Amino acid sequence: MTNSNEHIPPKVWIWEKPNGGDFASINRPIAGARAEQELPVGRHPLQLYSLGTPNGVKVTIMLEELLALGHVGAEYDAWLINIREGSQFGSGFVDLNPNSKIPALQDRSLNPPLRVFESGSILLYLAEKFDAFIPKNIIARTECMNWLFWQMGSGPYIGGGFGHFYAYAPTKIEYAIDRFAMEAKRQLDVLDIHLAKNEYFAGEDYSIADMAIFPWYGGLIKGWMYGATEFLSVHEYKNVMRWTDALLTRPAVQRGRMVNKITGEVSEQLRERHEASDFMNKTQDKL
Ligand SMILES: N[C@@H](CCC(=O)N[C@@H](CS)C(=O)NCC(=O)O)C(=O)O
Repeated sequence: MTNSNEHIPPKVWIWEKPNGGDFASINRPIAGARAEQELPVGRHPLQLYSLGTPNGVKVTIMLEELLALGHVGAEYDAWLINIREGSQFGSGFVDLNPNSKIPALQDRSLNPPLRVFESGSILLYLAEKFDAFIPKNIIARTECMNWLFWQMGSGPYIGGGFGHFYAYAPTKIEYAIDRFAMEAKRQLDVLDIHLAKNEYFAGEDYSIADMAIFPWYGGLIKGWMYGATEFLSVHEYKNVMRWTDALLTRPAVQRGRMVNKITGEVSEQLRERHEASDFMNKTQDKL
């Protein structure tokens, strides 16, 4: 039996109209630069072009953690790329990331400067460059990679799947919301079961795997995105809550969450970061 409201796809999909929803104005079925636009460059070795979304925050947490450990080579300028305004399609950004998505990093301590894109690749690059937040022991190191790559593969079911259909899509489609709510809860359970026996994802030590997982799944637990804490009954995931709260006590995590942030409390928005003192003097409430 077929539903009379059912959409029958044409033989060949043709791009005719914006498809509605929050990001309709920036979505196109083609890649590449849409406008000539040079990127600004600051004086530090690392130049970050990003936005305070979960994927962006992974990297600013790592940079703040490296600085907190005393790695002066991790000093960075964080420039704002406003993806709702289409800045990810400027030619300078596309040169750094042909996929037109934040975050993108340029390491100017190398000659010629090196581009690094994809948040997981950036975390691994920084961990190897500074030999920090990645276990040395092969067993813990592999476990760290397992969870880092788990996040990179699983996260899109949260953002592009659950978040998209629950919060952003122009119509609420029961099938899609049910499918991705089921998957979001399954993933939270995967994390919860692991964290019942492990303090952090790679075992005893905090690592880049925690930094990758925290902004997405800590965010779901705390309701920072999609406002779905009740809908997903997040109180069921007690170990994820314990781990999220533990990470939130780290000053570098608190700082990392503020960088390139353009929503929420103005005192927590540091839209661009160029100096450590910017956290005190340059948040939106002080400008
Ligand atoms: N796999 C990528 C995903 C990056 C990503 O999806 N970034 C989003 C913001 S969280 C973006 O830039 N979207 C802009 C667009 O899709 O045009 C990574 O982890 O770096």
